[in-house]
Amino acid sequence: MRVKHIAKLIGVVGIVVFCLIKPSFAIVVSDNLSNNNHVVIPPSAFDMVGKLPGTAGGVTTGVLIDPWHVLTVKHAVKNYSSGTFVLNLTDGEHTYSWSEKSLHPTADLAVLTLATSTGLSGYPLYDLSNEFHKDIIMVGYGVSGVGAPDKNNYPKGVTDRFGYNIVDGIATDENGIKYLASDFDDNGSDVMMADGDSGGPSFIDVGGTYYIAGIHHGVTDNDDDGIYPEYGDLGYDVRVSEYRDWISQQVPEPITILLFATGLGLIRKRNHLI
Ligand SMILES: [Ca+2]
Ligand SMILES: [Ca+2]
Ligand SMILES: [Ca+2]
Repeated sequence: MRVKHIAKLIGVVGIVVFCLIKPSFAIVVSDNLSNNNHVVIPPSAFDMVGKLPGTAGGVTTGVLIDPWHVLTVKHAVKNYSSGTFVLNLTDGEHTYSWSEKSLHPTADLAVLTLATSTGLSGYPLYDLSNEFHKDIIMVGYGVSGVGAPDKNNYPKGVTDRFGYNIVDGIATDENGIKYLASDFDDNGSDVMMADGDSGGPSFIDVGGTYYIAGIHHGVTDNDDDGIYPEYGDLGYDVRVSEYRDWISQQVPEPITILLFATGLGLIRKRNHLI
């Protein structure tokens, strides 16, 4: 009953997060895993999502925002001064090192600077505040399973997976930090972030371009049994549109030109969306 109560409240835009959110969370699914439908196999639109080995909990996820910079969560990297970012591309794994990081003063966000260019464009940042009820695509290297994490059969840090959900509400925590909240439905199509997915993106598809709308932050454990996520639990992504300016400021000048170009593209598409 408590689960239903929370699900109802989350439908109201602007609710306050009152559940304890479990930090540091691949993708748990509600259909099945045997058909590999959720595995990101390069070349794919999600190839610029990578893993961050040796970070919080052993491994987390990050996403390229330009050739040199990785967006992730602060709780993944705050205790580390250097590390690697690993992309799985058509010709195998590519490992890049990082030793520079920028941590957001309040939100659970961090930007890492790679020592060498990936030569890849990265994804644009979503900057509209109309995320409520939009379809999102969650991607990450976390633990997988059907209906709950199954770390023995689908351990984190091995496979990049993706799947769908819907933004059920915009949430605010006690520090005023904004999140996109989505519930994990037993409907055969929802997925949910899990241990190891922290820092991974939730994308919104605008005319075939994937914009980073959220960064995986944590999930609830509604029945408090220590197993999460399960059906009915809520996932929280840090709301990228709220922190877009800060993220852009962590990226040096030449990149601003790229973001500017992206902005123009978004304005064009926004006109089509009316
Ligand atoms: Ca859902
Ligand atoms: Ca639902
Ligand atoms: Ca539980």
